[in-house]
Amino acid sequence: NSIKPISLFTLCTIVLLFLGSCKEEKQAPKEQTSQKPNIIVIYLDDLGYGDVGFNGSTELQTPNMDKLASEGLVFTNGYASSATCTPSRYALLTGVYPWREKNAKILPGTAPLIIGTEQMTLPKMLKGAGYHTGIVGKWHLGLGSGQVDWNTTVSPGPNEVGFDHSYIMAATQDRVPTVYIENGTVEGLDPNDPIEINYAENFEGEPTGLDNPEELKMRWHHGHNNSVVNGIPRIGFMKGGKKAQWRDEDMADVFLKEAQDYIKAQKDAPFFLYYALQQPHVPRTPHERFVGKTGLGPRGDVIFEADWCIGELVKILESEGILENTMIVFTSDNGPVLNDGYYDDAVEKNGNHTPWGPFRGGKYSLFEAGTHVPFFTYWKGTIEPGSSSALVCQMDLLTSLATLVGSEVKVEDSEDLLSAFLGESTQGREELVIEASTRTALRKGDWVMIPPYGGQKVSPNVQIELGNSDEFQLYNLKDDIGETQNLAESNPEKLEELITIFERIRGE
Ligand code: NG6
Ligand code: CA
Repeated sequence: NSIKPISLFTLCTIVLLFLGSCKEEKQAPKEQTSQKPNIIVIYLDDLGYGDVGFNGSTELQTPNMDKLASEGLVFTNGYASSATCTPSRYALLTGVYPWREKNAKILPGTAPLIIGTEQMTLPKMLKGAGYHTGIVGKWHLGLGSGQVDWNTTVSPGPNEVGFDHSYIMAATQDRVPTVYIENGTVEGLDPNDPIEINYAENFEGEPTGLDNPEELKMRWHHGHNNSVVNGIPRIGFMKGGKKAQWRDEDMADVFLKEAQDYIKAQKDAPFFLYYALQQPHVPRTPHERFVGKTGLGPRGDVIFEADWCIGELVKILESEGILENTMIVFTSDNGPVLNDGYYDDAVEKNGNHTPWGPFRGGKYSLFEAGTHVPFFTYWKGTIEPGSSSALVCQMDLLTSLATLVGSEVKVEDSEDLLSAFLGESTQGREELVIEASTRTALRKGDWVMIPPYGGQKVSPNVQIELGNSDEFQLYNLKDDIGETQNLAESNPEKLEELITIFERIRGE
């Protein structure tokens, strides 16, 4: 008689415990289980914080970027490591502060590879976690290990630092060689017309921007007066390779198609695609169908073109049925510039547009607009739409994505901010050293400290304030987003605090 109630109680307990454990299993926090979505980093070149609708641009329309951003998590404190291309890309791919690597500065097209083949990289880490890895677009991290022969396999390059597949331009659109390189081989090269490249002197009889203005369809303003390819004067001298040379107006379509083909080919495995668009870097050469679409001249038109490309990329993810299983990170390598060396109406037609957003400076600058860039993450069904003020840097993606995919890899400068990137936390970095042409400054909380630097205050060519001053500069972005009030003198303690942290990180 007395046994019955006990067994009923025991039964209930067992049932409750069982139900409880089921519930627990379902609610297991995300970070305990690694996930392997496809990952795409969409990386623009010189796109400013204020160039996109999702950061408030009204003069320039970016509907596809805006749609993705509105369904993703927009970072209002997202940074490139640097105010120029090569160092930012170095930090993105290696997770290491670029000022630790003396060669991480704007490279000529003939520079050797600056990432060590033994070094950890974002694609290498993902490869180790079972990903197929590809890059399409701008490289600009050097190729080869000395003098490159463009007529044989160009190596080491992206394929030797973690990419299974690469389809790239070597440096920038304004630098020779003006050819596409697929897995180390120049595409479409006629062996009877070999490529020669020289950054010091011209090849006899070849036209240059300096001597042959009659050959130009785009005039140079500063620099950019060496070899003429497609009527555009470039940086560096090039001879031969005529059949392999790109047509600038087709570049967006060519890179897009390569990116789409890569996605289609790899859709069954988890893949990582680094889609490094060339827009809106100079020379700005929208395809004919985009010319005049924005009223802002070629600079606006190529941003509109890039926006279209992103829409098309998303369509492929949708039609292949993998959009929900793909995490996208969208950002830019550095801030905006209007006149970057060609007469292309960027200044004249800019009107009321503010590529730099609310910030001071631009490309090349230690002021905010140099490094404070458009940034969002997107992962349908996993990342809740919204915005985040967490302080994040592209350099953090390596360690953060390692955590996502269950990799043990950790690189010291690259912080694990996965929770912030997924919108599960608002906690970003405490501080970040930003860089502009080898000069560095510190952001900590809402504060920015810029040490004294000699040199011009405003670059006379590009007309951008570089951040140089004889004095320490201290700004509070919370009250003064445009960095107009130097608080260094009135806040000596804050200044001291930031200098101490800055020197500790820099190892000084
Ligand atoms: C500068 C170029 C500029 C651009 C930049 C690299 C001159 C005068 N200016 O040296 O046009 O190519 O390098 O830009 O040559 S970046 O976005 O790749 O860093
Ligand atoms: Ca750039």
